[in-house]
Amino acid sequence: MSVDSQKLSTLMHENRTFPPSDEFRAQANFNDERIYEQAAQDPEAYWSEQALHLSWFKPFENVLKWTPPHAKWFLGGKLNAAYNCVDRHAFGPRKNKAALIWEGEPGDTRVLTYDMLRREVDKAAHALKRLGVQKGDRVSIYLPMIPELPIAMLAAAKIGAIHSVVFAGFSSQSLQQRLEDAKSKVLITADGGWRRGGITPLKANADEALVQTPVEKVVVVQRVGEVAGITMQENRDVYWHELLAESPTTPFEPEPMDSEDVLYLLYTSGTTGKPKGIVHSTGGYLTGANTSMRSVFDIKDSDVWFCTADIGWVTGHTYLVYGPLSAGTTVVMYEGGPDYPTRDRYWQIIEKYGVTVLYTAPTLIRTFMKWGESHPAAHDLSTLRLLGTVGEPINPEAWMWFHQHVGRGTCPIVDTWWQTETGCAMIAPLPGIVPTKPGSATRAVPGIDIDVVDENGESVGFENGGYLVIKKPWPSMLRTVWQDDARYRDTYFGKFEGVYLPGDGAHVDADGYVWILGRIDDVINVSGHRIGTAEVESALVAHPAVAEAAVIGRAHDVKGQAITAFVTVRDGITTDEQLVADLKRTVVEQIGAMARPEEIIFAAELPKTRSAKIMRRLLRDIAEGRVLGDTTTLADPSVVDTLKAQYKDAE
Ligand code: 6R9
Repeated sequence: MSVDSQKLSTLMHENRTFPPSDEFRAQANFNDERIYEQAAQDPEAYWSEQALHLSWFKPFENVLKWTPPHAKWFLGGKLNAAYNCVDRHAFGPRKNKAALIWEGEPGDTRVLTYDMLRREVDKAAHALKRLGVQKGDRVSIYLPMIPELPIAMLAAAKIGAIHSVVFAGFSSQSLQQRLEDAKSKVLITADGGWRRGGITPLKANADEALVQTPVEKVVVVQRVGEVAGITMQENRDVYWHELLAESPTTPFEPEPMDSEDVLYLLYTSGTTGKPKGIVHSTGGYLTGANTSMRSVFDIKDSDVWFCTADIGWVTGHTYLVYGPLSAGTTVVMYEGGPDYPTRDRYWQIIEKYGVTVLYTAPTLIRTFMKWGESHPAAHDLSTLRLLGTVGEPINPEAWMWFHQHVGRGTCPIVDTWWQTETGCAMIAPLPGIVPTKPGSATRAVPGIDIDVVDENGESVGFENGGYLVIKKPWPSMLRTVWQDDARYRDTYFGKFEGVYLPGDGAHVDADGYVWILGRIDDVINVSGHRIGTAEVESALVAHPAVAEAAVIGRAHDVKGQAITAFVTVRDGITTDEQLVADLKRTVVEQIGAMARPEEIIFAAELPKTRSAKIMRRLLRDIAEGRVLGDTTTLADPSVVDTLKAQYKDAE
């Protein structure tokens, strides 16, 4: 496995610790250390106690049925996710509490109380039902960060339909692939979305995707208006506002779902093949999301929660929608870029709404560092009491900057390690209990049993690198890969029997703190977004000029990793700037802007083993300027020297 030795050595020298203040500890939801031991002794008891924070129509009878690698949680229980996120607050004491404070990029705002959110979700649920959506049907959602996005998700959940949200930054081809795999009945999209003053043509992208993979109905939210210049297809396309206007104002009866019924699909990249549709359940997923809000994020009724992730990724699913809303929290949702129109937009938002908990990504923090501390300093951020990060390891410098310039040196920082597949935070400090160390996600949360093991599945003990594993099932774990259980077994349980393999390397220090070392496979993490090498490579190879392509992630100051593509071209092709631009555009068109290669290196040949496998490790070494490791398995060692020279030239 490729444990990044450079990263390891920088991290290992980090030994500053930040214990929770007495003040924070005293007010924390979780402040008794014994919870860790209790949960470890009887995880089922711990999780069943946590599940009771949800409202169940019918109580569960059995906590867990584990037939590796399949887990079922809270059997016999019936509940509805939308009811838990909306109705139970709207029909209770939080009726007039702000559920969603939304700010559009151009500066327009919308505030929905729990009661107002309930009405919108119910109108949308009535509308979807009229379009023929039934329990178990798939509804794909391709929307920008506007209130209709969570409303559409919750409306689907209320019916018992399965939503599949596709990030609005994805191209029409990526959307098409996801529509086809999910076999969706309905697609909900918008005329367009705002991004740094420009427009993303969502409806036009959708139309393109639908040529190959039609759906029965397309619902279109008007976001940008006339300027989008869209066309509506008769008998297929209908405007969201017109559809909802026809809905009755009566409450929509939530569908009582089995705990194990599917709540949603979310596609994520792997090393090979097409993206995997990660399947999440209703009862277990919601229990995990809700528990982590109370434990890791110490959420209180008085909090104003701002998560900067896009709902198109899992962080937005769990921490903009299901976690905070199930906990009855006020959620701040922002549509646009952090530097639009100015570089202090986030700090403005925090000051304006009195945000108390901020959850963001290391890549953004590094960007803020570059922009300078004057931006946060110009705003009153004194309402903040807790900070969180997710998506990739946070380097200690960024951690310290966040701590000093955003957290005033007093807010605890929770670095949360988790994945699309895990559903919610798995390794993270409980901020009232665990002293933090910059760069470490600390330890597993109560009820989660992790280890770091070697090739044979043996624990490596302290101070050694190895595979991170999760040894016992947990409520919010993925249930399978949509329509591909074999892939589920292979990818996550193929290496160690009955033990979940996340695909990350880690090591545990002498204090028992976990340091994540990055992926052990070829998945690239650009600004916290997982991008499969295979997807980028096949996009490149689809170009007529390209013979072969190998894509790697190399260290990047701001993005964490950047994509470098090594490309060999067909005979007679000129490798010029024009071709570079062309190839980059091809990737953007086929996948989306976040997958755009930072650089394209034309190579006469790619380094391959004698069994014709591309040696990505070597390419990474070249791109990161490291001394090359073992090259003895190379079929033709001279290829590497040529490549090194070419890489230097291209820089
Ligand atoms: C939530 C999310 C998952 C992968 C994961 C790991 C990396 C996420 C991290 C982290 C170090 C953290 N990752 N959080 N690495 N420290 N706090 O990001 O899900 O998009 O599925 O990515 O991201 O490599 O395996 P997802």
